[in-house]
Amino acid sequence: MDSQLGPGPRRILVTGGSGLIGKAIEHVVIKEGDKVDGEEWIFLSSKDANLLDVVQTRAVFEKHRPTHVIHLAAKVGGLYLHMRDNLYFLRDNLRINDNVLQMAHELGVTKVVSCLSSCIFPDKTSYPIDETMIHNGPPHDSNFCYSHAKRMIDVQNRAYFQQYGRRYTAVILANVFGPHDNFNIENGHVLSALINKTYKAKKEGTALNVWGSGNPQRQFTYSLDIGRLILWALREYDEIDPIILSVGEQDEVTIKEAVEMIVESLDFKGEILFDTSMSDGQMKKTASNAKLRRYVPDFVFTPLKEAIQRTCEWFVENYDSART
Ligand code: NAP
Ligand code: GFB
Repeated sequence: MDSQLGPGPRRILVTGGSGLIGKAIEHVVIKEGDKVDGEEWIFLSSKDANLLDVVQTRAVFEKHRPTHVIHLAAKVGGLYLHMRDNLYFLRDNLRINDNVLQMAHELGVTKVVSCLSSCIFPDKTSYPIDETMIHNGPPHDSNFCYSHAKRMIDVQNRAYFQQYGRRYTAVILANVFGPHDNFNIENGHVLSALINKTYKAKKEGTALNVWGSGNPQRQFTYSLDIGRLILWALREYDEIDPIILSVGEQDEVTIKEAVEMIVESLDFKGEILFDTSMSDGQMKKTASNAKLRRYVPDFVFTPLKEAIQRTCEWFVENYDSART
């Protein structure tokens, strides 16, 4: 891939490098060898620096002196963790993002790519949602704190450009899953939590308990595809305005359809229950990837069934070390 990263050595610091998407980027760079000459990659976890702490944030930036930053670190979780802990999704993410963006600015980082989420869009809206609609109305109640913190990254990016000419931008992701996800049943996102639940139900000979009606729709996107697209954004995407990196509207499925794919991948033959006393969250947040398609018309997303199959295989093979 040609690069617009500019001349000279490039030290690319990935905050949140130990998480789902950080590990996917590491895989693409190291295992798939998608590395441009002169690039040095640094993948951080919270053990390297607690980015809630401005002193630790400064120390880790001064240690590595990055020229480019992929900013992934965040307080992250599925619907039910958001509903239990909304306030800290706001407070923690505001602090982490402010520390990282301001430190990047103070140390002269050329480019930052941060991550937004399709759940931050207005709840009452027309579909499909696109990049111009982020601030058009209140987000869904279930994760309003995370959504407001994420929206502020877009505001910060515009302000760093207006005031200092900094080219800091953001990508907007839909529901991402894959190897190294958080498979915790209480706190994880839907696919990873359900893969773990199905695995356990099969082992214990119990029913699979799906939370909610199964009717909400989601655009599930494989983490390895997101890893490849974030590298493209770092090297090629030159706008301050954000861009949606997701499978298209036609690939949206219901939770029920996703459950069927997990059950098939793990060969689960038991009973499947839908607990409608649990919240469905947002019924849909259908996002358009038309802008992405204008830039990379030929990018091929991994089909959902194949991506779920690969994630289930990874989970079974790595059960003892996976985040459960
Ligand atoms: P993840 O698997 O939960 O990983 C989170 C990462 O952030 C980990 O590396 C974690 O480090 C780090 N982190 C958390 N708190 C930190 C702190 N105080 N200081 C330093 N590092 C900290 O999350 P992910 O799914 O890869 O998400 C990456 C980004 O994509 C996030 O900004 C998220 O909001 C965004 N996003 C994700 C999805 C999705 O479906 N997964 C969808 C839309 C947007 P440790 O490993 O050391 O804890
Ligand atoms: O991935 P998820 O937790 O969050 O998915 P969101 C929630 C949907 O999956 C709801 C259903 O419709 C749930 O009823 N579901 C069924 C389950 N069974 C389960 C289960 O066992 N666990 C979970 N978690 N859900 C997220 C935001 O919203 O969107 C994230 O909360 C992120 O932070 C992501 O931004 C993109 O898709 O509702």
